[in-house]
Amino acid sequence: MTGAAGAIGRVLTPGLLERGHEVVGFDRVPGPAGSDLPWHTGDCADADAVAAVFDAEPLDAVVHLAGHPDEQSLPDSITSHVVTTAALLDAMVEHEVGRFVYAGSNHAVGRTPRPADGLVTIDHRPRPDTFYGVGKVAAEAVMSLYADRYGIDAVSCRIGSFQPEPQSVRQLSTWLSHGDCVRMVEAALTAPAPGYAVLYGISDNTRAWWDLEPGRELGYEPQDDAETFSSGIASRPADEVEGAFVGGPFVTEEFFRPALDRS
Ligand code: 15L
Repeated sequence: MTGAAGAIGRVLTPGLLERGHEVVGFDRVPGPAGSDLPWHTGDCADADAVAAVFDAEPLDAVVHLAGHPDEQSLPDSITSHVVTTAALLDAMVEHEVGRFVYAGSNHAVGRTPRPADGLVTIDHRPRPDTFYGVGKVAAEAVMSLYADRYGIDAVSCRIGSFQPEPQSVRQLSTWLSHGDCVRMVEAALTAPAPGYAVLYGISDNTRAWWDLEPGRELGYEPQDDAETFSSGIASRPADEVEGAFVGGPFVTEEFFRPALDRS
């Protein structure tokens, strides 16, 4: 599991262990103090660091969570999302590891106007809202290439808002609970022969914007609904803007920046 020290990794690790999986952590920071989880410290944009992990560990699958979770320059986004994905997939080919589960993002389609009715499906075109979203779309393209070339099963989970509880009106639609995140990744790890597949990683939210059917086809049965928390969510002036496009705040002009940093 790359990014095992991050917010999602810290939830997924115990969740997958409880379900009988073995987990090897890989992160740029050392593993949690006192933990006996097998751990490798390194950067998964570095092909040599990745190769060293594959040389040391017998692996059945890669769960790729590592990556900057917010907007960066275009080159940094490409390194964070695309180069890391490619380095891992190359090592998987070399070591005959056949399953790749990716923490994709809703921002791969974030610039899609929120549908007046109906849901955003996986048939909607990639429509990134940021360079972050561009990186996520391009990482999916690399996964598709390696699925076609080498027969790797590669599932991109386009995660909505991973939070203990929804924090805003938008998140009543976009929330992914901790428990559902574990259920989602386990389904993506164990679905028989998915090939290249994309699913939307949200809970079974009454106000969902994205189609859960592709996940259900892979065995993801979400059990939580953000609506449970709706009475505790105060409306804010930003709700209208955040509800116009499915990428919410990432669509606003705050993120209209040059692609390249200049010194
Ligand atoms: C994401 O993909 C981001 O990593 C996170 O920071 C949130 O913006 C989330 O999506 C979201 O859309 O709520």
